[in-house]
Amino acid sequence: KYSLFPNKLKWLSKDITYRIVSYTSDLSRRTVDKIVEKAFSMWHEQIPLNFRRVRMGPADIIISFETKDHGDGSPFDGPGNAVAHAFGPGPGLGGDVHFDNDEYWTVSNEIGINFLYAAVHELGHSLGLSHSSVPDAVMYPTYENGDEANLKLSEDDIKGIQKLY
Ligand code: TQI
Ligand code: CA
Ligand code: ZN
Ligand code: ZN
Repeated sequence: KYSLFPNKLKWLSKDITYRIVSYTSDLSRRTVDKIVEKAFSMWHEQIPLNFRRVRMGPADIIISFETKDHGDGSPFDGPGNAVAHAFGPGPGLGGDVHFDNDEYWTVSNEIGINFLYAAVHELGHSLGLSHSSVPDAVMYPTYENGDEANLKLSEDDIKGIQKLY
């Protein structure tokens, strides 16, 4: 079953902004932009929140690619192991999503880490979902190299996000 963060962190505004501040060299910028947009739209379809991209200035959810120590007390670890993390809803670092730029990011399901899958999972955290015990939930705690074409939120992910919003 899905779980929420301990204090049921959630966004209080219906209009959430996001900004992509850095990129990976594994994918084109256009591809990263489109995949992030798709990941947001998968959550948007289930809840009355709107997500709007901004290109400069402040934003609720800042998305970046980082390596090793990047100033938030949760350093990445080089290739493998930790591949991404996100902060639950809140001010400052709240909602922000970091991807480990020492991973090989891909749109394939054979090599590297599938960027759409990771983006959907991490945005789930940004919106207030913690991990699920249901193995086919996107919020299940382990990364599965799934088939991107078939990627969709499970019933459990949807119940969780609709409970919150
Ligand atoms: N990163 C962990 C994760 O995103 C970090 C984490 C552990 C965490 N416990 C948490 C974040 C509780 C929020 C709340 O779950 S990870 C993916 C990805 C990771 C990454 O790199 O170990 C998945 C684990 F990127 F694919 F989404 C699972 Cl599915
Ligand atoms: Ca890593
Ligand atoms: Zn970080
Ligand atoms: Zn997670």
